[in-house]
Amino acid sequence: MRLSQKTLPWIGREVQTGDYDRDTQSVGIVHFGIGAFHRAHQAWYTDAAMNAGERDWMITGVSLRSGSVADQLNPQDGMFTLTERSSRGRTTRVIGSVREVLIAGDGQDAIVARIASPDCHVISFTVTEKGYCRTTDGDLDFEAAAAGFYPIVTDALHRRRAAGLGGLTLLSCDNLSGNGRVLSRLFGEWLEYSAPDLAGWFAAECRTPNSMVDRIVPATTPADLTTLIAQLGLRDEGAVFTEEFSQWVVEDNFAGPRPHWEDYGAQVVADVAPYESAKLRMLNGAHSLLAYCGLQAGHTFVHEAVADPSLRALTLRLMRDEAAPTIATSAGQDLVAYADALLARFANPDINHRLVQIAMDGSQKLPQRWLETLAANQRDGQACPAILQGLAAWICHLRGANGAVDDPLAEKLATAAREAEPTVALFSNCGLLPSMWQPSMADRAVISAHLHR
Ligand code: CS2
Repeated sequence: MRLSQKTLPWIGREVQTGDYDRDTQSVGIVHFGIGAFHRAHQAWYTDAAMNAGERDWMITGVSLRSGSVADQLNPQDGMFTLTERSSRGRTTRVIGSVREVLIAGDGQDAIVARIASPDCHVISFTVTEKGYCRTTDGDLDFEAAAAGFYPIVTDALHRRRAAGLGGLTLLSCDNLSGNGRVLSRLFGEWLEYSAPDLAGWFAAECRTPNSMVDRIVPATTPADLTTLIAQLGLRDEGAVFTEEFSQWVVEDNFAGPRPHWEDYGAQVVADVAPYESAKLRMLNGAHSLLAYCGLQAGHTFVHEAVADPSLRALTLRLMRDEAAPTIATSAGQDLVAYADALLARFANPDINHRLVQIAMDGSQKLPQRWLETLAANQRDGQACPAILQGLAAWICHLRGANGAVDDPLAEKLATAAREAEPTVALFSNCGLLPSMWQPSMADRAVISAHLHR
């Protein structure tokens, strides 16, 4: 039997469940990109809010391409379990905050209607870095955007304005520097081109807070689902498994009401930037290093790569010596302690986080994870041997060393990586990555030495 509202009373006794009445609550949030990450993060905080008595924050999830999450969650009335795995054991909780999953395409009218409803106050996004549809220069790629969330949100905003409703908060939860600012700029570019009449209304009525989200959530495997049945007594196709740690720092910049997420562990602050650069350059930067160098060394999971003494030392060097000095901390932020805490999280043997999952979409991830750090150190005359070694491992990855490359620019990257001077083809002014960092002759020599090792 599948988990659902009807079968919930039969769930295993040690599984925590909420006690709010889901059916009478309206949808206050429409979320684009309802993968494992959102389910283990924003949906979990929102479930906590409704469990404490806040009302009308049910979430409609939107899948832009595949119907797989809809197949997992809709037969379960949107319900799924979240299991935290740590050295102290496991705890499992049923999350009830998701009402339904709609798929763009056939479901477009329903998605527009949810956003255009007076009950909706927040549209949030975990569409991954490539979901923002940026060109190498960081501008909007209009052709790609036309197949993404942009036209759907535009239709819905037209409807809201025509109905005399107020604007909304567009909350990006993706790993981009200044994600809210980026979303606002790109959406503004989209409107100027496709709906110029709406651009002024959007700027005046809507808000796009920056936010930093942090929780390690590996893709759920079939084996995870099978093991869970014994505990639940039910089958849960939408289950997510994550670490105990969770952090969400959101800029206090909303167009209207929102759940009081800060009462359930989130931080609502005036400026997200220091948290965000620490997270992107240290956590995500270290992740990408472990991914490319770890795959090269024959590892499969993050916890295996970080147990390898030479990779551990390299990761520490990236975090402490290369990334940390480039971050302007806010009061009370201790980056040495942060680096140690990250190493402990990466070492969690109960989280089977695959290096290939992190290795995908390097062209979209590396600018904010490595290139910003490289550029800042270059300005200060400091070398970055760990990141340069990582870049060499990425070039090997692009040449096919670890199998097929999963990246929207895969073909072009493979060609560039095979050139006699791959560093120039990838990073020079007209290379494939944003030109925020220009490798010096010395950098090129270090990368080349790694490639010829
Ligand atoms: C990872 C992130 O897949 C990746 O590239 O680095 O998803 C990472 O696990 C999260 O940002 C942690 O908050």
